Amino acid sequence: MRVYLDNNATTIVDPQVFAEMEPFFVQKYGNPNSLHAFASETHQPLKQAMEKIYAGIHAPKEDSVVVTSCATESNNWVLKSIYFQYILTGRKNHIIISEVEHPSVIATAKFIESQGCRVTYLPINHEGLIDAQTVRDNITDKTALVSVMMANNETGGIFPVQEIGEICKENNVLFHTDAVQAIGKIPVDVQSFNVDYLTFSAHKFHGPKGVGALYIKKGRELLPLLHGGSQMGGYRSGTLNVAGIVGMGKAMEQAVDALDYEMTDIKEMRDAFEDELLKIEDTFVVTPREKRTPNTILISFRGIEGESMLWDLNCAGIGASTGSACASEDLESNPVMEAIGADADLAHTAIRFSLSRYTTQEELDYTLVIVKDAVKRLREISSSYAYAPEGHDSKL
Ligand code: C6P
Repeated sequence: MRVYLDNNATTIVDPQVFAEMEPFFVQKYGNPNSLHAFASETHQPLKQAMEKIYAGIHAPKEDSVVVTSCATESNNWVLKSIYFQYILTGRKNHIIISEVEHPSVIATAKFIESQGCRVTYLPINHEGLIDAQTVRDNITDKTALVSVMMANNETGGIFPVQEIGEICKENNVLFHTDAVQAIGKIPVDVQSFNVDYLTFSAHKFHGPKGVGALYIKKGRELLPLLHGGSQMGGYRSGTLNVAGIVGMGKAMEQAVDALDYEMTDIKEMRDAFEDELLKIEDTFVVTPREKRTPNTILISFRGIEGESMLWDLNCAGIGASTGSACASEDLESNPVMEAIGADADLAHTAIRFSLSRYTTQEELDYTLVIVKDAVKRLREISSSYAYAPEGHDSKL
């Protein structure tokens, strides 16, 4: 059996999404900016796709949604543009991010820090979440931007963007949120809270890889990251990824349609699976369920290296992760576990299981059997774990 439980890294492209994209490779391959019928036959599909994307995040017509190549580009774009517009010009000197943002935010923040911007890295609390009050405490009259994700990719923890947005508005500070892990899992409505920029990526909600977007509220100008032609209203140059945009539109429409299923049925399956995992001795989940996206579990198995567990799972056909896919090769401990101050013994033992609307009960039942066997085998050969009759009672 093959079981895919790494949906926070990427998702299967929905077959209907794929079917809608297919004509734009070998039949309707015109460049939308050209002046002939090959171009114009892409216009209507592009328009319809963009309408679905706007509708999916409730973006009003007067706001902009600019298609990018991925969320990494969207995140880089916001921070670098803010640097050029506000920091380099001396208008402001400071931005605020959380210490558990995706590397595409943290690395960009570190880059602009190296160019002279002051960066505050907000700590997370014992539940792996941000307290909105810490944003208020750190804003100064020199703060140009707050960038805090909507949902964390490692834990699924949902951050208080509503409150943070309010605080930013009161203080006249721009607010960006990385909503990559939120689309299709929790409602995303740019009109329901104060947000100036919002990032997302199609491959996290059963769309294609290589296409993402940045929502920009009317009046919040950004300098282009990619200069060149006049595509995307001059915001982002480069020939449009027609198939990708059509695919992202369809995927967004389906994500919205499937939201109830994710928030009820998938959550129920996730919770029942988690209940069973937690029956295994010495297992820990940091973020409470009700404060998480419905599909994610980050669980630590004391005494077991995350990579060893992944190996056992992989041998049984199960794909999971120790956390963010782009940090999986460095064998560092899980950054969220580290940020909450978990001891090294635990921080290296986290496994992320992330479900999707394609996950079945049969797959979870099978995974549970494999996990239990793996825990038994790996603890028996673990030098750091001793089975104690009374069990280990210290949690972190
Ligand atoms: N997180 C994970 O395993 P791209 O691939 O550039 O479209 O998305 C980057 C990205 C940005 N923000 C968040 C919150 C993300 O989760 C990701 C991708 C994957 O957690 C791969 S590193």
